[in-house]
Amino acid sequence: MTDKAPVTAPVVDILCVGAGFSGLYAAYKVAEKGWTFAGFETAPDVGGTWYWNTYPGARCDVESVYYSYSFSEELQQEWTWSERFAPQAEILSYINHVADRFDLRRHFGFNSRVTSATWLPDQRLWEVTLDSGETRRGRHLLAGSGGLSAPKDPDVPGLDNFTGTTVSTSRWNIPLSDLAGKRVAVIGTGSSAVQCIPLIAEVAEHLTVFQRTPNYVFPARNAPLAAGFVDEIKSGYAALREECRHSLGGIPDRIPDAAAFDVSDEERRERYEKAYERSGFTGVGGEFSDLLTDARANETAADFMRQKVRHIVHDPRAAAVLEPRFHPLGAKRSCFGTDYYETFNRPNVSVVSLRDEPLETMTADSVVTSGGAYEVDAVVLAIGFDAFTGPLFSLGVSTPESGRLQDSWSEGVRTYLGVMTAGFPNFFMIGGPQSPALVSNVVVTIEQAVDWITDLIEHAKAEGADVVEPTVEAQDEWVRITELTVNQTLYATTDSWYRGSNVAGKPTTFLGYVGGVGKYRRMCTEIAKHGYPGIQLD
Ligand code: N01
Repeated sequence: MTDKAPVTAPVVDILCVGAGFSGLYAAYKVAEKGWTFAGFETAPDVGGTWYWNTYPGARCDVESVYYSYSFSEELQQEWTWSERFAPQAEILSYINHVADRFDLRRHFGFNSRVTSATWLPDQRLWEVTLDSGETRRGRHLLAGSGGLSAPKDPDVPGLDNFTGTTVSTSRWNIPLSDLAGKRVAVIGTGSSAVQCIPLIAEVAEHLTVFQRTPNYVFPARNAPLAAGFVDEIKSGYAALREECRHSLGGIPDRIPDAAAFDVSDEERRERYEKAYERSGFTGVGGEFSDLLTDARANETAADFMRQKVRHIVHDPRAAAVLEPRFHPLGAKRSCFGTDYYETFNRPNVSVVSLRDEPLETMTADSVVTSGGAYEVDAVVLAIGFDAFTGPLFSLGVSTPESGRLQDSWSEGVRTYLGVMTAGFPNFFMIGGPQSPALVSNVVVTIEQAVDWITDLIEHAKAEGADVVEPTVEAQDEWVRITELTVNQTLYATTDSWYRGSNVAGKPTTFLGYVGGVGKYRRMCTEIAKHGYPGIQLD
């Protein structure tokens, strides 16, 4: 390894990839501990996901007052969110504000992509190589590279034939006005598509949505935040954050008081109506205790949503295509939109079911399905991400003994707590696969992970050890727990990016822990209290 570029920069305590929510909090925490830190960010500036995902309508569908850092009382008092669900630009301003306020930018090199990260066992150091050819060495390597930062390779047949405008939601790089007056195709109907479709429809001459799997789309019910509400949140922030930390999904719980068949058909219907008005992650999908564990119970909620689609969408043929019928409600990531179904009532919008007429190829100016050719001037790819493992594998993490991370996980992901993996000493993932990051308000998961990782490093230092690594036994047990937990739910029955099944050839492993952020935190705290029994110190 030493025959690469000469190493001149000093060895640091912590090397970190990414300057999004994860990397910035890691930089803050490491500075607080008085350790040295070198961070690397591919983008020219901070923001991570929120730097790149600038497609029209992009906003977070976790409420802004919760989707924010809790580590600083001053920060949460001085920052005021303007809307219930913050738009991308406001979240990016917030992240910039955090970077400035805590002077975090100085810890990062920007426009710096990590191309490989190699463990040097003799020196007990990680060495990262950047796309500039420069190398840096550090004692610990933190991946703050995010779960949804590697766009899925475009697997649309014939895409290269197309000569019009092609843009993807995950790397949006044109003004919306570029689509004005054009015939536009949107491919995909996940969260990103659901947010941009209504806005593209407003400017396009015609919009054709190519849908493979209809999703459950709930009304976001976004609104400006009233000053009184914000004051109330701020005055009780400490307790509210604590509630989020001990919740199921990192937002205040709404514990259902009944199972779906505990109530009459009429009462169930009324309760779904109220939940639909409330919306959010604790809306229809959270109304009864068994909706994610009992397929029959779930079907009552799914049926309610199909009725809503039929009620909103005037054209019965379009409504039938849009009705979610292929997976249980909530088993794939639910979507939240503003006027999503209503958009299909516009005369300039149509939907094509790729289940009925598969996409065969593209020509210079059309999308060709088995049903015919649809002439378009622009194609918007909203086809998703190579989630969790994509960003990690792109770092080229390897050790001489274990080889590359992707080889180690060739049969599926194996982690200890979603934070570490056996065979890769001093390597940590912030919100990694098999952590609660997948199905939680990720900022809560990130803060917990960084706190736990830095506590562990501190513990090792106090014990006179400079290498930490989980045992294979502890890792096997964690994998068993994550599988056991998810197998009790309908998540396990459904193909989606949650399980890696959206990327051809990717081994199917459920990529998260679904037992809740509160339970997970308690387990991690107990492990720390007992001296980290699943971790070898050396
Ligand atoms: O991606 P997705 P996304 N031909 O994977 C279809 C977070 N997020 O970017 O379901 C045709 O969900 C695919 O079809 P199918 C959030 O966690 C959050 O929208 O595989 N179609 C699907 O319809 C979210 O879950 C927010 O059959 C193809 C779509 O493309 C995650 O990011 C906003 C295809 C991909 O949907 C990912 O969301 C945005 C092909 N070859 C994102 N390949 C908020 O918080 C894929 N599809 C608001």
